[in-house]
Amino acid sequence: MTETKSALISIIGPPNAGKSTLLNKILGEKVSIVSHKVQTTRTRVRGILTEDETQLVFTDTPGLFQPKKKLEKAIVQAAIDGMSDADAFCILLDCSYRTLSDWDNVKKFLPELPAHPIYLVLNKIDKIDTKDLLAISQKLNADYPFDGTFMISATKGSGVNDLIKTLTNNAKEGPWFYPEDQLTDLPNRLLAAEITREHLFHNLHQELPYQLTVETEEWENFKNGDVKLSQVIYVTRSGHKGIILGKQGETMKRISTAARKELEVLLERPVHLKIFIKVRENWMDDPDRFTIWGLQSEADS
Ligand SMILES: Nc1nc2c(ncn2[C@@H]2O[C@H](COP(=O)(O)OP(=O)(O)OP(=O)(O)O)[C@@H](O)[C@H]2O)c(=O)[nH]1
Ligand SMILES: [Mg+2]
Repeated sequence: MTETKSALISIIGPPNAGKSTLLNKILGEKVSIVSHKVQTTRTRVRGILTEDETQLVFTDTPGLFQPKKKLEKAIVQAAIDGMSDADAFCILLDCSYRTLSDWDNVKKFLPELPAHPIYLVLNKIDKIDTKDLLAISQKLNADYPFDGTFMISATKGSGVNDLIKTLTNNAKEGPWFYPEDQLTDLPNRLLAAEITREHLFHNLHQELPYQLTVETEEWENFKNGDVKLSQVIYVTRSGHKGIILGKQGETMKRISTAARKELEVLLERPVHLKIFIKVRENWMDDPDRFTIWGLQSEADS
């Protein structure tokens, strides 16, 4: 009988480096939402890849940055918590933009890393010349003793298989953490809320996506296989409600249709999605809004 092997791998890095994009690419399915804005991921999300005898459990973490507000502190704390039990680390950096200053910021968090190997993963190589890429890689490797360097494009997939191969080769003999067919540890209710939040990110400008949160309040499975979901978007100001609704509710309609279609593919059944908007000026300080996401509300110490 072949022995099972497993590894817990934490994907860390600055906001917007492509951590969630990489996780989704590795799994071939979306489990973590993506946007072109920083600070999209707010909590740690696990993605599970089981192939042959090896199970790789990846933790996608929120970006590492110097937090100021209470919610930001809770988000960064979730990233640090997401590192605590890992056997290996992938430090993901966008090699095409602010790479060295991002690295300086991330480096401050490195004493938190409990284990090796620590891999440097340079992402977005589709956006940069090979010459510049090699120069950046050299500089970073001169600054820190990485256990290996990978150059990838998480959107296109190049280099991703090499990374998986190395992580698989380094996995240790031991039991799997999750059933073979499980893809993520994010409960469906949270994943459904995240999908709506992603479409809010895509459809709203500037700061607004940072000032809202989404919760799935009801989930009802009908006998005929359909599912009815009701979700609430919490906003901090009544003015935001109008912006999300848009002219004659058009923006909200676009968002809710896109989210529903995506949920139908994910759940493989018809979805009836109702979304309500509620004003809660202080949701960012409300422990209930945090704990739903597994965030610690006391992270302001
Ligand atoms: N050109 C290019 N864009 C990429 C690549 N990987 C990710 N992106 C884009 O970079 C942006 C950020 O991607 P995310 O996956 O949300 O980044 P993240 O590191 O999870 O960000 P946070 O959750 O905010 O910390 C998105 O617009 C992605 O489409 C890549 O390999 N090439
Ligand atoms: Mg992310």
